[in-house]
Order: sequence, then C-alpha cells, then structure tokens
Amino acid sequence: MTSTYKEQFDRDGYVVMKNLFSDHEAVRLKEEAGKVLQEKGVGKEGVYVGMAAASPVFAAAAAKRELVTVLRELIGEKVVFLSDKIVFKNASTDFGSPWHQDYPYWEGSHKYSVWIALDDANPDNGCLRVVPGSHLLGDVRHSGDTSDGLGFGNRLSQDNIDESQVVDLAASQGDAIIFHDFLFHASYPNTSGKDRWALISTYKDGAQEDPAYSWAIAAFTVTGSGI
Ligand SMILES: O=C(O)CCC(=O)C(=O)O
Repeated sequence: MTSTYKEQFDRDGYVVMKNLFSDHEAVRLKEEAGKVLQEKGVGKEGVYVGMAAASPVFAAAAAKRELVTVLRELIGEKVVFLSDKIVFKNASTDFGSPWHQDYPYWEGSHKYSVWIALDDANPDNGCLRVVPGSHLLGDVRHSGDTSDGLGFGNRLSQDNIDESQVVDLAASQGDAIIFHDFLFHASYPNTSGKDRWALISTYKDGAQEDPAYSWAIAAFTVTGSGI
C-alpha cells in the first residue's frame, strides 16, 4: 500500500510533489521572477525574498489548489502563507547552501517550506540534499562560521551529517519538495554553468501563535484559489 503524504512527511520530514506546476507554468514563473529581480535591481546575490509581495503571479502560485490540498493534509485546515524567495544559481552565482535547519531563523511554530524547481535540478547544478528523518532530532543549532560570505548563520556542523544517510533530491522543472523546518538540508553548488532557479514558499498553521514576522509582509490564509 502506498503511504499518504502525511505518513511520508511524518516519517521523513519531506515529501515530493511531482509536476506540481506544468513546464509551461514553471517557465512563466521563471520569466516573472526575472522581471521582479530586474525591477528590484537584484544582481548576483543569489537570493531575493518577497516574490508574492512584488508580483500577483507569485501570490497566485502560493495558493495553487493541488498544493493547498496537500498542505492542509500536513498542517491542518488553516494554512497561512508567510513569504517566498527566489534562490537563483547560475554561472556567476554558483554557491551551494551549507547544511542547516530552517527553524533557528524564525523559531515560533513549525513552518513548512515548499521548494519548487523552476529549472531541472541535479547534483551538477545545485539540487537539494536532505537527511530523511532528521526532523525528528529537534533543534540542533550551531552557530556557523560565515566567513565564506554565504550567510546561513545557523549552520549544522559536518559532524551532524551522516553522509551515508544523505539523499540527493534531483527534481524536474515544476516539481515541489515540501519540508519540515527541523529537516537537515543543503544544496550542491552549481558547477554546470546553467541556471538552477528555485522558488521557496513558507507556510504555517494559522491556528498557532507566532511573533509578527517583519518579513511576512504579504502573508495571507490560502484558500486554494490560485493558479
Ligand atoms: O535552494 C537552495 O539552494 C537551498 C536553499 C535553502 O536551503 C534555504 O533557503 O533554506
């Protein structure tokens, strides 16, 4: 018997939704992201937070019906979208994200991030890497050495990572990976010279109290009426 999204999520700390967006929709999102980055004057930084605040195309994507159905299964009836960001890697911004958990960055109630491939992603161009089940270890924070300029002040130490347990999550354009904020995750650098753009949207259970996050300027309760 195949397990439900909820069973997989509770066991592994993540689930994969294949083809959440069609190729056509993913191309449209990438084009729109390019427009926003240009309007905002974003150059080589590699991360831009606040896509839904900048464009209704991303607010609609955040409320995509099939996604909201699964998020309700994982989170509960009142799913709140908080914010989203583009993490773009290309030939000139080829960083890999170091191993970390997301929880230390926002604390409060647990958050659920949806990593959406706007390009095919594989180990050569920077796909996501995870340690299945690591979300059950709780908050394992370490302050990281950020002298490499990549940010990520709350990193895991390499000693926390059992490489034999690591799974590379290659993804096709339009696939989505939903993951828990305790999940150990990282990504490869992009050594392919080709783009690897991803949209990462973050959600929470609206029934849980949280501080007023200054970055959640475009927050809304999702109804599943998006594209
Ligand atoms: O897309 C990536 O390279 C990873 C991004 C990431 O881990 C994060 O923003 O928390």
